[in-house]
Amino acid sequence: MTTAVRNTRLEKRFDKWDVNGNGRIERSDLEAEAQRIVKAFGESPQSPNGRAVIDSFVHTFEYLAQRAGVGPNGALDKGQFLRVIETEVFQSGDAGFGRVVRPMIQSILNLCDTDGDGEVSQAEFGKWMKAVGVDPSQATQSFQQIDVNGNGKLTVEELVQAVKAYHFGTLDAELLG
Ligand SMILES: [Ca+2]
Ligand SMILES: [Ca+2]
Ligand SMILES: [Ca+2]
Repeated sequence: MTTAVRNTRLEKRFDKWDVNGNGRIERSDLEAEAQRIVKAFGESPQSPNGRAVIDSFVHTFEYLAQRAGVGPNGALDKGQFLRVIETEVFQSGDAGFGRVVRPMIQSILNLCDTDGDGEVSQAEFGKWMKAVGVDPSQATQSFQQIDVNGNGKLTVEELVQAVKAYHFGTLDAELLG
């Protein structure tokens, strides 16, 4: 059952990231997706924080493409994408999520960390949810689920674990749009 949820969510991720809809994920797709997220936060893609989000998405693409054997300028079809995520992220557990997901989450965190304390408050999280298109009425519940230690703030670690839980089907909060 978990595997089914996992594959469904991963296929959804593929479709989302295949921004130009040609059935393959390329560097330009991840660049476009990052730009979309940056703009949704009301930030300029040319600002340092905006630039950092785009860089982290492109870097993730290059890493996955290299691991999949297509080279940093190559393209991943759906099968290649599912396989490389399975081996490089899912089977590598926390190390895999740390390597692939954490830089993206960290760059988005920096974008929405208005008070600059390095963590995401409830208000900042509301901005995040709005930017990725999640119904604001779900934001409070998601926040509480992600805030595992219950201190009213989300660390990058709690957010990375939430992405992991989402893809393993144990949490419904979507963070990467
Ligand atoms: Ca594409
Ligand atoms: Ca903050
Ligand atoms: Ca916390």
